[in-house]
Amino acid sequence: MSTTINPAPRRRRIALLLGVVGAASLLTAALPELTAAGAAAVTAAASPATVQIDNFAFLPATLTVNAGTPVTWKNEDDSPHRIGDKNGTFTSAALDTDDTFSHTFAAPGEYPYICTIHPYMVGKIIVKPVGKSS
Ligand SMILES: [Cu+2]
Repeated sequence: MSTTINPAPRRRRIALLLGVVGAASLLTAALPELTAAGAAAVTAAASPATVQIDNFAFLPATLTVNAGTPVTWKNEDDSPHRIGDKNGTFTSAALDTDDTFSHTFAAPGEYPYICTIHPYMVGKIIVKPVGKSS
């Protein structure tokens, strides 16, 4: 009696794995239709609002987000960078390697920014009004 191992938990785990795979397949199947429905809207909603800093450049240089979206900059460069909005709306501390800075853009508009340490590094955040998908 005590030597019998109940195989039920193992079976349940396999079923769970199959369920996850099934859900992933469904998502993958649905994606092309979403992209066809409106590439701009899907990009704004689905892509993480992250700007990488690497090799003395912002990637992507221009990022479009919906109003209310927090944007995170991550310094993946070997040297420090400091993000500053040209209009003085937001300014980060000097970001060392792997440091991040986040700013939530509540108001629609265009926000050009630079690295205040290396002013030739330029980027722009375009904030779209929520609810205007077209
Ligand atoms: Cu810099």
